[in-house]
Amino acid sequence: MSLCHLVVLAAIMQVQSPETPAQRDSRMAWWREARFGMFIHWGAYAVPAGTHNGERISGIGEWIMSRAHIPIPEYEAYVHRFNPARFDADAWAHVAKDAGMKYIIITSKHHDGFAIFDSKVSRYDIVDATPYHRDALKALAQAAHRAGLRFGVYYSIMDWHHPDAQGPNFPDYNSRTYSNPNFGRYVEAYMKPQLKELLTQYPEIDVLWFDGEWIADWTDERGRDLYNYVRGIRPTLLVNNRVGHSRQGLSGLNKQGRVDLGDFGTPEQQVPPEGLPGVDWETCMTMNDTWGFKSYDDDWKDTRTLVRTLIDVASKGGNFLLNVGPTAEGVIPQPIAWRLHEMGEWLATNGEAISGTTASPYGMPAWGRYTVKQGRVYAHVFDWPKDGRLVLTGLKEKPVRAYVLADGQALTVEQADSGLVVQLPRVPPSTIAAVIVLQVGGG
Ligand code: FHN
Repeated sequence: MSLCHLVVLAAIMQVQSPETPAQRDSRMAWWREARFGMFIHWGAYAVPAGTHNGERISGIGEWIMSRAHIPIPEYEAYVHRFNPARFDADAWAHVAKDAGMKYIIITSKHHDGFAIFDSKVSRYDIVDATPYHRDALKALAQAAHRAGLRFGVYYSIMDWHHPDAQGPNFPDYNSRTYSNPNFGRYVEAYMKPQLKELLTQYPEIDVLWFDGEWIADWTDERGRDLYNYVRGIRPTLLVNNRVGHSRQGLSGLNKQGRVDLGDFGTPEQQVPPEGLPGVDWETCMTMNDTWGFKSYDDDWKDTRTLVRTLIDVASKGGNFLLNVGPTAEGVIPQPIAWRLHEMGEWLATNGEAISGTTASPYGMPAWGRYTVKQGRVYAHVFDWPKDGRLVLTGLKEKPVRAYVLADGQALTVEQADSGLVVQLPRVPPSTIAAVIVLQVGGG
């Protein structure tokens, strides 16, 4: 048997034989280490930016086609106006890297069916249907790679444009009940070929982030088939649990609080109250109240809230996928860019207490959170005690060494009636979250 035959046989056997826990751990390793990623919702919906025919829509901006009941031909006019002349892929990758983010997930095709990549399966894409004529997704994938970031794409199973999907179900595109008799043709002749294009023409793609799976036409059976299909093209791929049909709304998990299809759960706009032992999960969240750009949504979370959410997520063993909604011109709004820069400043000092950490077994102290690594416990102090005495709630083993992560200042730990107590300096090194390193065991 030739070497070529042996290689092909090995690839087939790798996909067909069940993955061992060690193989899965190896495939998930970079993602578990990363802990922090950038979500990008960017498409034709940024052209109306939340306003259609002079009317402001309620809710999230990328749903304007549904919220404003826009007929397909009228929405296509927005697509034909999408011309991101100020889009700079390297600048976006730099914003993500400067923020301390380790990966980028961008909408390759959202519910409106418009693709920001050059698809040969459809002309409803950025190259054929807009005056921009360039493949923005390829540019960003390559820029992310240059910046040393991992890259993935969001892909909507629900499609409001394709005639074999939810397209003709005008005006509210209410796909929870609507069923299209030709949906199987949409899956086999459109969706799978587009996904094959993404996985064969864009080598930088490491993650497929499905969405819009709640529709009546989607099933766990179709999800299992799709999972095997995309993993068969790229065995190292990571796929979220929205490839299936069992997600219980914004909890992002199934009824048992687990993940039964796909590689990680997807809580949305929320952080699970407790850690989820044995479950890989990623909370996705907006900085304001919309995923896609709306010109008038200025309800921004402050940087302290965003950093403390990242810490909370990491303390429970999850990843934080924080959203950016660029304008139709291709610009990241300044309020987003500034918050990400400030998050990056905090992570430049304290990043070791986030990346590569795992869920803390010590519970959630009233003053903040713990994250853990081999031989290290990181105490993230949100509320600096006035008397300088930090009770290490939940810890039983006295640390062999304690110090302030920001400046290395050594600290003493004593066994008091109230438990293990660290004597802190009078002034905290950060008002966002001050990190104390506790060296435990042989660490
Ligand atoms: O309907 C989408 C929404 O537009 C957005 O993409 C979020 C992000 O996870 N997912 C769906 C709502 O759950």
